[in-house]
Amino acid sequence: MSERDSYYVTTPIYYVNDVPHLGHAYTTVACDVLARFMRLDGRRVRFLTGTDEHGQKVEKSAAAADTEPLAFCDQVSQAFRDLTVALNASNDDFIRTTEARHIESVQALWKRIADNGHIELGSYSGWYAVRDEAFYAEDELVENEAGEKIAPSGAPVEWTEEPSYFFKLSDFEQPLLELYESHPDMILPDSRRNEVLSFVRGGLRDLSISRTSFRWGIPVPGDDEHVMYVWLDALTNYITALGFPDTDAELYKTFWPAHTHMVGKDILRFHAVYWPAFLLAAGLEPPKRIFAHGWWTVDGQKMSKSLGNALNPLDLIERYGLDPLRFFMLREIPFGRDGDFSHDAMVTRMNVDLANDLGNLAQRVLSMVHKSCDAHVPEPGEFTSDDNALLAQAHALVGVMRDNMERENPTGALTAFFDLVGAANRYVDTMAPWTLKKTDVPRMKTVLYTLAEVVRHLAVLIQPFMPDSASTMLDQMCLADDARSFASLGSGGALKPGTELPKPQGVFPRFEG
Ligand code: ME8
Repeated sequence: MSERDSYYVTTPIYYVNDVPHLGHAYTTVACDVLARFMRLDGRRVRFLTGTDEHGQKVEKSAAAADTEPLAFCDQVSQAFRDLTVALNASNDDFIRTTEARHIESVQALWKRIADNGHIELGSYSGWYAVRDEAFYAEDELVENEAGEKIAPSGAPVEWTEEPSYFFKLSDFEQPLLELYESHPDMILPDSRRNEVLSFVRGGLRDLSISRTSFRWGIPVPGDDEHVMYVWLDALTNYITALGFPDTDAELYKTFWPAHTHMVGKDILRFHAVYWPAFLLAAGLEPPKRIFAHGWWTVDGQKMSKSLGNALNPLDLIERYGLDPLRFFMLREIPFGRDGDFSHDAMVTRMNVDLANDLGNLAQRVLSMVHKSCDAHVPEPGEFTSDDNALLAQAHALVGVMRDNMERENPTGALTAFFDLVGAANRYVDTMAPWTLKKTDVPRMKTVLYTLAEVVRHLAVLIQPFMPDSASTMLDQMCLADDARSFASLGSGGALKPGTELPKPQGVFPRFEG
């Protein structure tokens, strides 16, 4: 299997301190779209998601709910698992950090790093933000309106003093800079790469990687007084799920290093600095790509339980339908940037992009075939240069979308997709097949055949984004399973004239509210 063939994509594992909201759904859908795209493109794919269940934050939330930590984790983890189903996510695995496979894996990683001489015992005194599960240096803190010291993320901090093992992160400053240098696409988008470069160039301090002031974590091998820092525990999930510590496991050999760790911009430093450093220290390969996407806000404010403004993805699915929601999230905001959620924008996308542009194109083409070609794919005559230009754009679309998806740009892929939708709608208006029906039936058949071919390409290529809607469109064109992969695109898989098609139904209704 060549390197291009295997594709491992991961979401962050979500904290079980709180129920899922739209932000979590966003990352999961983005990864699902990438995973589905790559599978349809013939690659061997592994898609992982899961939950992050240790640490002080989860321990406190469990105590606040008057529940034992594990029982609390079981409950909230199930809500995240249910969300993956509700989102129609095609994940191959769902990992929980409280599982035995993970505990074994994290302890093995610790031992490898320690055996290589990169861990030493000391004591930590400094600031800690439970909400971020992060240590902060004095000079990183800012002041809130009340004059209190807080983390740059806005999280409260507390002074902490305890015995702790340290990871010698400072030894990895040069190796990390060399890694970023030799892999210019390792951190995307570029603005995020620059952030990481300047952070590392500013100097790396050794990192506290164990805690002694609470118990809800994985014990440090050989020293039960300490539990591991939750980020070392959590990051390791990406290799646990491939069979680590068995580096000869089939999954590990096939899928590590990961093609893409998808994360929100809030947790970039953990993924782009700490995680590669841990792996280098353990003598393992770092991931190929970390992509940090932007942040959804509501009315300009961060979504949070305390503000009471967190959007529940299940409510949005009920109101708008799953596929329109999946589509909206990746179409509306250029992937990588921040954006504000607005119901008006959601409805506009449904009515303009989906109902008017894509839905109407498919519906008018297939109903004309139904009415004017006796419900059979028409036999085309000679193609004109206009027909060939439109067909060429349809044939080229997969390549353009692939280039975008390879760099985690689903919005760019959808822009190219809608360029073809727009070109096809203009072609319908210019060619006016309803007039040709009266004046030149052979020409009408060529035009409708050309359009049906474009609709076939669109239906195949929209599958990763809107799997159910695409499937209905493909059913309406009587395309069998083997005619739905990207290998069937182009003239090789062209519709067979004479194929009988069912009466089409609209796939994207207008949202009337
Ligand atoms: O950070 N907009 O878990 P978490 C966009 N357990 N994406 C958002 C978002 C928003 N408003 N809110 C959350 C953790 N996300 C750790 C990760 S990984 C080894 C450990 C998404 O539950 C986004 O992907 O706080 C963000 O990075 C993630 O949820 C944070 O989830």
